[in-house]
Amino acid sequence: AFLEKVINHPTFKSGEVTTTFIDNTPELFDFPLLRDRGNKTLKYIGEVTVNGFPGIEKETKRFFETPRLPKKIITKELTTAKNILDSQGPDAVVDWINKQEEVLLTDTTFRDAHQSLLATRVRTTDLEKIARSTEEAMPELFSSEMWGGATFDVSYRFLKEDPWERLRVLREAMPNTLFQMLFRGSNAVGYQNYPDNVIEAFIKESAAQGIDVFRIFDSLNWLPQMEKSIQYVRDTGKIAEAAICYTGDIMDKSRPKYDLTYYKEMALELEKMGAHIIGIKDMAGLLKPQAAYRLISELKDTVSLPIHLHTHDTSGNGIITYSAATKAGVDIVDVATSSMSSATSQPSLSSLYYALVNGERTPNLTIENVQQINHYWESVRAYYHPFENGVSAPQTEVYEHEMPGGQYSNLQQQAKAVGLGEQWDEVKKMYATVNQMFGDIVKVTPSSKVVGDMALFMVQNKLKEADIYKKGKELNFPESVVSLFKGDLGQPTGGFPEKLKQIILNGKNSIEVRPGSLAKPVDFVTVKSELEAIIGYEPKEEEVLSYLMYPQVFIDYQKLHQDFGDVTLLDTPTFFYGMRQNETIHLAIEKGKTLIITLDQIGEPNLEGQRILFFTFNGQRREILVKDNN
Ligand code: 3PY
Ligand code: ZN
Repeated sequence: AFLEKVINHPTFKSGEVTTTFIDNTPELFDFPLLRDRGNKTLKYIGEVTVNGFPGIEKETKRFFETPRLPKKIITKELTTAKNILDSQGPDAVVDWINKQEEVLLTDTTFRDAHQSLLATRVRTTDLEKIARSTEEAMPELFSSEMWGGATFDVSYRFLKEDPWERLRVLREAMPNTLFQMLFRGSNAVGYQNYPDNVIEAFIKESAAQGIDVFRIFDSLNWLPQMEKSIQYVRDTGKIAEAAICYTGDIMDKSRPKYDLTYYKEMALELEKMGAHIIGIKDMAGLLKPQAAYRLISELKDTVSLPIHLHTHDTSGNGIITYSAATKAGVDIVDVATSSMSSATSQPSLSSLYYALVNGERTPNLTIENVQQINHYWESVRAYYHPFENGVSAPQTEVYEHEMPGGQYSNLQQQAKAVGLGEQWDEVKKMYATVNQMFGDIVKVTPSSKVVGDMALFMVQNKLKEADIYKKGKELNFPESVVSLFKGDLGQPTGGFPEKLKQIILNGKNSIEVRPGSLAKPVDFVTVKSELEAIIGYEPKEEEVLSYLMYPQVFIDYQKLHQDFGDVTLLDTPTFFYGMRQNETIHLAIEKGKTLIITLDQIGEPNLEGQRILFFTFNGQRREILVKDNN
């Protein structure tokens, strides 16, 4: 390894080597020692083995089935939507979509499906293993939604991995598939408003690293919050899909706020703003079949752009909704591989195929291939069982509480974390109450998080709606709630209810203009040196952006990385559950280099509550001291 370092050193390569080269080049000696690397990994394994993975109940590692990788994929040569984008640009893709007879599909397995079923916890390694096969199995897909939404934050915060690296790894494995990300407009992939130049830089960097389709939405459907993002995406030459969040029920005449006209007008505005595609983002799965037929038919008559429909199957009606939408002429719909579909996730890809088979718009697919990809996910899903949200059957109560599928499992985790796991039903009811108190708003990240925070706050403090109006001035509302009413996320349709606004703001100022119009542009040079001082090396552009999105989360991630090294290489069972006594694992740390680790014994705790874990690491004995927090 030392020789390799010398040979690869830029000074050596440049030929300017003198006799003092080795003496004057101390970095040759600080190559990451295998020993150090191993100790960090053992420390992580020891920590999880003894104390469990943060946020879930500690359990002894089970015996998991080895994921079944596809055996025989029937391959097909064809020009994909990605090939068209790369060679001819976004308008050519739009033309191509318009020419398709069949309904097109976006596969959300890599993003929304696990965001909605498993609290976004699926790790890059499990995506990477099936990525290439997925592309080979389904080259007909319009796109793969594999980034954005909550994946960015959760990657750093819980999975200790770098979301940019995920993008690069998948991009390499799937060069012929359009990569789609969910982008929260002026809130990017965060929960707050960011200055315009941050939004622009984030879009540029994401596009450069491989995102092709940006599904842009605003959590209050407030158009001024979307306009800049649409333009920035257009500037990169990628596809701007502007999404309308669907809420309420267009067929419910007693609730006229979000009626057909509302959606048609919004679609027209987005077309004028330069959208390439109109997305209908039914984040909670409220779009019933009759409404879908009506909405899609009318939108097709209103705008000339392709319509891309996204729903969640919480109510169990997803396939019927898609079937109705397909009849009405929808261009693309979002589905997930069967074993990662249904309930709070997207409807099943293969179910939809069979629902439409022999019809005029049957999706173009090799269904035998689809089944093999599905088998892989059947086994991988088991790894993540502690994150399952418990929705295993249709829940039509979603029509009452209107909670987004992607929020369901996250809010449930949040409720458990503050000791409200047993009162989950009450939290859901309160969620609906809070929505009405807020004036019936669109609920999707981050506005949905605010509704969730308020619902948790009220249940936790045993507050009823009337109590808020009675004792409101004495209450310490969650920060996110105050911020929403200040106008930090923009303006909801019809404004905020005045009485509640006064109580929550309690004399604080609010704005009604676009928050970004007041925000000072970020000085990237200053932020970069600020970050460099913290992490001790010159950060890359993407790291500066991550730090801007999530300062503390990013710093914590960096610190963990220093303590435990690169934990992304661990297999998922070991990552979440550690090791069993006498178990051996093989850890491939780079091409041709595999560490063999056996956990020989877990010692009894000493007086300070520390245990010694005895490992064999590549044939050598190693002892790791871990504080037992149980
Ligand atoms: C997100 O923004 O993360 C969502 O999935 C909204 O539905
Ligand atoms: Zn969704």
